[in-house]
Amino acid sequence: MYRQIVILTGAGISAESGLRTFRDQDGLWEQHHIEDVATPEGYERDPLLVERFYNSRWQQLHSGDIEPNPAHLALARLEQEFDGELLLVTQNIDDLHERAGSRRMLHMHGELSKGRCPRSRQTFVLREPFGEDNCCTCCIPAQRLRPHVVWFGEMPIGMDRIHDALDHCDLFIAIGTSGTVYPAAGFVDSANHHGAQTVEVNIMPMERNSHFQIHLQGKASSVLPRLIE
Ligand code: BV8
Repeated sequence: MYRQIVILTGAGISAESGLRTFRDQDGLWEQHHIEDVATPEGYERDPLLVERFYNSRWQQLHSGDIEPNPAHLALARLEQEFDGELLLVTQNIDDLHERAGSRRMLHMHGELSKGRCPRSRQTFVLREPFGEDNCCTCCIPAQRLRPHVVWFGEMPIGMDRIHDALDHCDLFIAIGTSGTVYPAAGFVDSANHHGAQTVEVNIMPMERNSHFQIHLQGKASSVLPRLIE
């Protein structure tokens, strides 16, 4: 049947694990303006505000209350059972896919569990919240770590690998994403252009839902286990 699958996930797949999405009711951006917390200019202007924004998400993720849900587990099972090529691309910066068992994956918008040296760009596992004492060990003088996160205007991670996978896939599935942020929002067009079947899984139609051939409406944690059976 299918030989090469690309899966794109967004904040909606982690919603049922208790992590807020960006644009749904009481979403993350409602408390903040995007320009203030997810741009290099915002970080330059008010690094403490941006650190507070990411520290609160980091603390929630490491509170012990957040677990992978059946949607994450279904994708990990699919990776284990599928004998073709599979790449999971997530826009999410949480680690729920890894904790569910996914391995053939990449975080195109970075990872909440890592900090980055602003000078060398070396990444470090975050063992404590961002702050003046949390510095790199690769420079003298040590540099204050910034979130290892792709902000607006910054280049997403892994784009060559993603485009190569999209160019050769015969199935593209977008799960729990509003399709409002580029370049991820354009992946469906690339998949369509290369003749792949395109599927969206969402509780409501995405902004670009007309670009998908198949629409599976419902919660990811209900739809995905059935879809991969
Ligand atoms: C770049 C930081 C170039 C991490 C984020 C072309 C046209 C127009 C604009 C642009 C363009 N190209 C570039 C741009 C500018 C910009 C952009 O796209 N702007 C938008 C606002 C128009 N893009 C960029 O700047 C990107 N960079 O292009 O660089 C470049 C080239 C060379 C050199 C240098 C640079 C960078 C984009 C990354 C921005 N960073 N976040 C963080 O804090 O998390 S974006 C942020 O939004 C998150 O990463 C998130 O993943 C992403 C998308 O949101 P979603 O995941 O979709 O979440 P959302 O809340 O929106 O939707 C949730 C969905 O789930 C909903 O549909 C809901 O119905 C559904 N749902 C809810 N519950 C469930 C569910 N579905 C199923 N089951 C459920 N239970």
